[in-house]
Formats: sequence, structure tokens, C-alpha cells
Amino acid sequence: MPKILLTGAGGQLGSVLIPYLREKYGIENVIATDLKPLKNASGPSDVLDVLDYEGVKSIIQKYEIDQIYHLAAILSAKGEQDPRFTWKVNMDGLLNILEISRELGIEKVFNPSSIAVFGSKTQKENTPQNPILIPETIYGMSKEAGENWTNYYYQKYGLDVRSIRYPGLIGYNSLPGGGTTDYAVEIFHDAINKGKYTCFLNSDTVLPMMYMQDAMRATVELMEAPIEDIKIRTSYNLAAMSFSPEQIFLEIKKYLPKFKIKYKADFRDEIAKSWVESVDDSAARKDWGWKETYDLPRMVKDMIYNLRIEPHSSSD
Ligand code: NAD
Ligand code: AKB
Repeated sequence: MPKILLTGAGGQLGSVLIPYLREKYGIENVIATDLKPLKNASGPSDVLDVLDYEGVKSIIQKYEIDQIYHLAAILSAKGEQDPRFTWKVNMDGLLNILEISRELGIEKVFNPSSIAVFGSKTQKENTPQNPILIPETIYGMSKEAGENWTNYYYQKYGLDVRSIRYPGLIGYNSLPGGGTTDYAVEIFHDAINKGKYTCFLNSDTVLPMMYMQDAMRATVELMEAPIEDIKIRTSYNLAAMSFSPEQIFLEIKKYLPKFKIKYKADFRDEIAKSWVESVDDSAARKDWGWKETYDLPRMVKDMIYNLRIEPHSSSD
């Protein structure tokens, strides 16, 4: 069994990926780290700031790590509040991970990228794997630069770094941490708890999204694929579904008929409009057999079920 280190493990993705990986590789083999001690760690965990080069190195040595899932980052909306700090965390954090991995002979590294690498000059629909990439947020800029760094470390040093351009991730057992796609999680909680939601995107702003179960499975499938199948070392496009706030609202309304929505778009709608509506992920399908299992109706049904609402009941 590989010994796996997760950075930024307390976030939306990490907090669900830890139990998923522990189920597969064993509790003691998955080490969860974040800036602060993790609540309910349920296994080995430690405090780690990815900007602390020596700290990263000593954790890797202490736990005899073989693989790293580098999740620590500042996301798109939060990133705009302090661009230079966001660049520092996202870039220096990644460079520390890559350089230490090279130095210590780490077997594999996972570095998530994002649809935030796309910009308004990118083809909006069925976006190809290698389109024009001129991102317009500091987060997107750091992810795009990170893709080139991981490709460089693979080409130059043979470091086995793998990556996915995740769409917006939606799950029921963790909350998002400052992104533009956060509305697609918030909407469920407000629909169930308050019966109404004020959306920070416009009603017709379409974005690519993915259910968390699919995202976790994709991540492990990518990491377990034979090395010769991994043809793209920047980051793979990955798709599951695309929808607007109005479309997800109407789908949720099938279960909660009195649910109401208002639109009060803010700067996050501008960010979303600079991204794309759907991506062509044929390379991931061909190279390592990616296939999604959740579309919009199935995801909404599962979210509502897991948020403890009986399907087809209403909030009144
Ligand atoms: P999140 O914001 O929920 O969590 C990020 C975690 O990183 C937080 O727990 C935070 O404490 C930690 N962190 C921040 N600075 C750190 C530092 N200096 N050292 C150590 N930890 C630090 O993010 P997430 O949604 O879990 O995203 C995980 C990864 O997946 C990120 O790289 C993100 O870019 C990528 N991604 C996520 C989504 C999504 O929709 N959630 C979509 C595309 C890509
Ligand atoms: C964000 O909205 O910033 C993230 C992402 C798509 O990378 N969820």
C-alpha cells in the first residue's frame, strides 16, 4: 500500500477524499494535513503549511510518504481579495511540493487544476484540451502556470505528476471554500433550511460541474492508471454536466415545490462568464477510461436524499 500525504486536507475536496482514500489504502496510510489541526481527523493527521519548505520535507520523511495529493490552494473568489498572497500560496506551495518530491524521489504527485485556467478568449462550448489559455483571475493564472510547472517536472526530471481540470465540485458532506461555483452547493443548503436562496450568479450563467463521487473516483482512477496511459502532463479536461443557476433551481424545485430563488449577481458572475460552458474531455476518456455517472437530475436527487430530505417531499 502506498503512503499518501494530502495537503489542504481540511477543504471541500480533502475532507471527503481522506475517508475515500483511507477506505481504499488503509487508515494509517493516508496522512491528512492542513494549516490548522483537523477536527475529527479519524486517522493520522498533522499541521502543515505548504509554504514551509523544511516543514513539508520533514513531514514527508517522518511518515515515509510515497504519493502526494497537493490540494492546498486559495480558490477563485477568495483569491481576488489578495492576488499577491494567492499567487504565493498557489505557486510557491506547488513549487515546494514539486521540488521536494523530485529531491526525495516521491513516486506520484496529484496536482488539481481547474476550469479557471480558461478565459474569455477560450472557445466556450466543448472547449478542447489545448485551447487559448488566458485566465482572468489570479487563481486561474496560478493554476495555468502550475500546469506548465507540472509538465516541466515530468519532462525534465521524470516526476510522475498527474492532474485534472476539475469543474465546480458539488457534494453533500463538505462546504466549499471561496470559489465561484460555490453557489451550486449553497443552493441545496438554503433550499432545505430556508426554502429560498439568493444567487450570486445570473440566472443564465452556465458552468461545467461534477458530483463529488465522480470527482473522487476520477482522481483515484487517474492516479492508478498505468504510467504509459498518461499522455497529458499539463492537466486533463474532465466533464460530467453543465447547467445554469435557473436549471439547477428548477431541478431542486421538483423535490421542494415551494423553493424560491432571487438573483443578485456580484463580481463572481464576471469570473464565471470568463470561464467556459462545457469541455471536451475525450482525451481523459480515451487515455484512462474516464466516464461520469452523475448528470444533473441524478446529482440533485442524491444531494437531496443525503441532506436527509425524502425524495419528492416539499419543504412546507
Ligand atoms: P478549499 O478552499 O475548500 O480547501 C483548501 C484548503 O487548503 C483549506 O483547508 C486551507 O486551509 C488549505 N490551505 C490554504 N493555504 C494553505 C497553506 N499555505 N498550507 C496548507 N494548507 C493550506 O479548496 P477545495 O475545494 O478543497 O480544493 C482543493 C483543490 O482542488 C484546490 O487545489 C482547488 O484549486 C482544486 N479545485 C477545486 C474545485 C472545487 O470545486 N472545489 C474545482 C477545481 C479545482
Ligand atoms: C472555484 O470556483 O474557484 C473552484 C474551481 C472551479 O476551481 N470551484
